[in-house]
Amino acid sequence: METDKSASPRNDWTRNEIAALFELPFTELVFRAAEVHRANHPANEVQLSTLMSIKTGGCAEDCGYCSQSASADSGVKATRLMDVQQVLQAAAQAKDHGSTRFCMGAAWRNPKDRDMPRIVEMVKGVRDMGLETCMTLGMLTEGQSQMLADAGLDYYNHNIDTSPENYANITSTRTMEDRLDTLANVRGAGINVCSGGIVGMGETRDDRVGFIHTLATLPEHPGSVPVNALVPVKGTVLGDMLADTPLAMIDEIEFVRTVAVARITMPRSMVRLSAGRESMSVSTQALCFLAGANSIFTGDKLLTAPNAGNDSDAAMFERLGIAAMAAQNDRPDMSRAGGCRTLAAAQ
Ligand code: SAM
Ligand code: DTB
Ligand code: SF4
Repeated sequence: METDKSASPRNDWTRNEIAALFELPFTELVFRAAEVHRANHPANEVQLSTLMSIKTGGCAEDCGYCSQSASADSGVKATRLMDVQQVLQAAAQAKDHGSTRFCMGAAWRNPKDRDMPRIVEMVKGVRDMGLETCMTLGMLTEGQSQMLADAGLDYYNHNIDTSPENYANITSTRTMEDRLDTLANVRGAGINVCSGGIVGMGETRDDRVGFIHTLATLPEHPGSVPVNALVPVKGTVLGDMLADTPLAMIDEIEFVRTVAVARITMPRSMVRLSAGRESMSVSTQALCFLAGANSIFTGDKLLTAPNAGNDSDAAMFERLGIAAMAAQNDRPDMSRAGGCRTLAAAQ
């Protein structure tokens, strides 16, 4: 099967086609992904986003990977929703450090209607600073999605996490259908979708195929696709399982393969090398960038887990000759829906 690097995005990928990509010799797969990347994006630019937890812990869902679930014994302290001013201060700092996108996360199954006015103020305030805004608050109704769209929210993050078959092994308090319903509400309100998942939860290759297949066959590809490597947290179901069976840890080559297949199947999306970079070598991250990852989270902390930090990322960019990408909003040639530059503009 040949890869048509400049073809329009396809939404009719079959699982067999995706499985065949995973099975390519590693350098062949990475080479093809790099070709697709260069045809659709600037090759040596990586977008910087900063994450902030605006409401931590005590979550009613039981996601087996998550330190913030009330059913985990991770030691994470539950907090209330932050004040708007606190959030705006952190956004200003993120901007000073070169971030162009500020992503606010809440440990909720879903926001309550009484939370929405404060959330809306946060979106407006961060946007007024010239940053792109992203929120991840759990399930949303159509009405809540519309409120966020009216406030000017650029992206909504809502991960499908894994394959449809594996979903119930990871979370029992909601279904993949619930996730897809929220993605439809967000898309329907005109907000860019950010959706991806986690690799290294003890899933099979076939689950990784099903995970990418679900994303690549959505009615529109997500504008951003975060690929997280599981951060094993003590006291969570999956963190404890991996502590007992370290062989289930994801092989880094398989992680890079997953990034490459995401790049080939969703050519215009931003592919974000998300959680797990702290324990990844610069060489593995460089392979991910070669294979088409073009976005990272910066700063010392993700939501609750440590992250690589601004200084080590600046040093890595220097070593690799990578430049921070300008805010997409500033670029007239970036489409809001696709979140990436056109082929002509990238050359
Ligand atoms: N509660 C909201 C939700 O679940 O959509 C938003 C926050 S949730 C923490 C956002 C995403 O972070 C999850 O969907 C998952 O993909 C990722 N994540 C959470 N804990 C993680 C971990 N320990 N390792 C890797 N990724 C993780
Ligand atoms: C995503 O896919 N990864 C980010 C973001 N979306 C919200 C979250 C990673 C969380 C890592 C574990 C933690 O910090 O608790
Ligand atoms: Fe709650 Fe989100 Fe963590 Fe699941 S991933 S337990 S929904 S905060």
